[in-house]
Amino acid sequence: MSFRRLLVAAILITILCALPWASAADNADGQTAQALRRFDENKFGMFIHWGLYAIPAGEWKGTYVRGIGEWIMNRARIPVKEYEQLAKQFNPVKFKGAEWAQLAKDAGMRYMVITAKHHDGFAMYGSKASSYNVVDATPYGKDPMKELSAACAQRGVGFGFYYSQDQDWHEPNGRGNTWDFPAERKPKVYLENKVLPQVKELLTGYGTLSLIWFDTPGMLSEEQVSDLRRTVKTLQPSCLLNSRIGHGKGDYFQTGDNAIPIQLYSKSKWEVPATLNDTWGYKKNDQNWKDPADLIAKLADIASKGGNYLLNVGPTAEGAIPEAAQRVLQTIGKWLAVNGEAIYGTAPSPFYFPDITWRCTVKPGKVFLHLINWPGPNFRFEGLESKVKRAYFLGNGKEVPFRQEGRALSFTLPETAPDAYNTVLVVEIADRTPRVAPGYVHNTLPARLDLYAWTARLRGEELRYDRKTSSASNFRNAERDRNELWWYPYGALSGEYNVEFTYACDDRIAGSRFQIGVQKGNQGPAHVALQGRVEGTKAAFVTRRLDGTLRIEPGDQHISFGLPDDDKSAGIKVRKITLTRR
Ligand code: H79
Repeated sequence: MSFRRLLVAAILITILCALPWASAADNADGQTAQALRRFDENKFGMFIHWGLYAIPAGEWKGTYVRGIGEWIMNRARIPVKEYEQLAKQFNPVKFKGAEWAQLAKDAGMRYMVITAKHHDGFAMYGSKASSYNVVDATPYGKDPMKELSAACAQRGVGFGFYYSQDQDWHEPNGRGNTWDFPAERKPKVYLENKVLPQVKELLTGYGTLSLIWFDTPGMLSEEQVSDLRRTVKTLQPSCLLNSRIGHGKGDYFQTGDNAIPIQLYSKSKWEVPATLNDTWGYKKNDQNWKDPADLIAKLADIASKGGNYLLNVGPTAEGAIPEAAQRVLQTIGKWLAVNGEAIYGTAPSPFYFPDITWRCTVKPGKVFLHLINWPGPNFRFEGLESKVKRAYFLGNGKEVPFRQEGRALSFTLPETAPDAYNTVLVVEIADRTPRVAPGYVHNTLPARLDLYAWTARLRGEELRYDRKTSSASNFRNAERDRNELWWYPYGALSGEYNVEFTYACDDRIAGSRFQIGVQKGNQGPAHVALQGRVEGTKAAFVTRRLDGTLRIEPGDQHISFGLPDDDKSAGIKVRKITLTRR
């Protein structure tokens, strides 16, 4: 063979060897990218927390257990031997996969994520890897996930599993159960004997999975998480992984539970997991159902900021989704049936949000203004430079009169909102994508910015939000959980600020204290940044400048409003804090 032929042969062999490998890798990445696009378009999903914890339903041995229901084993320090006994009572005779899938469909939810195994370690599907599962350990003896995954597939609802990969309170080598298993963990043993085999079962027994939703990373090493990721992607390359797999190995980002970024967040695709009341797993006495108007506004808020909304229901041990939850979801579904065009498949807002009057989503040639708090008959919208051709309500098709002068648009609206929940105003523009005036672009926040109670996470099961006064109340501290407002800047707010506070209260609590804190980084206790005392306001809302400076760094996790431990000012009503950059 001549040298030339040898060279050609060598090159050919190199190409041939490289090709299949390259195309397989491209294929996996390509499938992930395509799945992410579909995930982004879907916007709204149903989360389901269902497990043995639905039996005690928030009460252990006659005593109420505070906090999220699926944590009862941990909070009440229930020994494995005792908690395991619950399986013998688990018999969800009312469960019908078709009804749950249909409810998701009716609610306008385009994917579903259900707990295959939560932190308690109990598999809610038929597992060969552990007999601690719904088929082998309960009188029910069937696999509800077979029925549910099929019912979702039939209706075109995406299907995925929640799987607690790091905490497992049933296993000596899983993380979290320190009351039964004080000895050191061998994560490898747990990973290889339970996690990897179970994840394989989930990927091979339930059709195409849209995603696997891991939670609370901590113990597994980067290499172990890589193994976990590879296990998933080898079996189903299009199955998405959330960021809570740990070590930055997810396909999309999760905010904290019930945490919505204060402004547009565009670093990557993200999703907010959220509760419909104050728990994930069913708790019999939690009737604090969120108002559908609020949830619809939150859906618009999240879509406007670039996220997905994964909204949870906690079915009972009998296998029924609480009726109150069903009613709320049906109401959202009715709104989406009319207004879905302004949610599904939209791009986020090119504008920043100066207040809580409107939110914004975009499609080619169209700007959707979601009027989540009715502005009254004269609505002025600033910052759009594209020529407006036409404006109308999405719900009833009625034309809306407007004037456009420079960067200001003035709309003439009815006195009251045409839609009781969220009226969508469609603004047709001459450009394919809106041109935005400098100073209004989402990533150039103004020097003065309001943080409304409405954009905060209400942290604590006693807190309440009132839409009429746009304020949160009932801040009294409770054992281990503090009732606080938490705002999540996600990097958007670094700087030093003067702070104003807008609130109302009765004169009788005048002089009592409150505090504003910053969670430095994302671990450890919040650092108290500012303290203040309330004046009596005769129940009217007032705005007061606070002494001191609030310093926010790029990695800080949240800003909080709450009361010191000894405080009496629980009756305060909080509308917003205003930050002015120094
Ligand atoms: O599955 C849901 C929660 O169970 C899970 N994530 C969502 C989607 C979650 N795991 N950990 N956390 C949430 C953080 C939990 C913190 C708390 Fe507690 C549990 C606060 C109150 C109960 C642990 C026990 C910390 C304080 C007491």
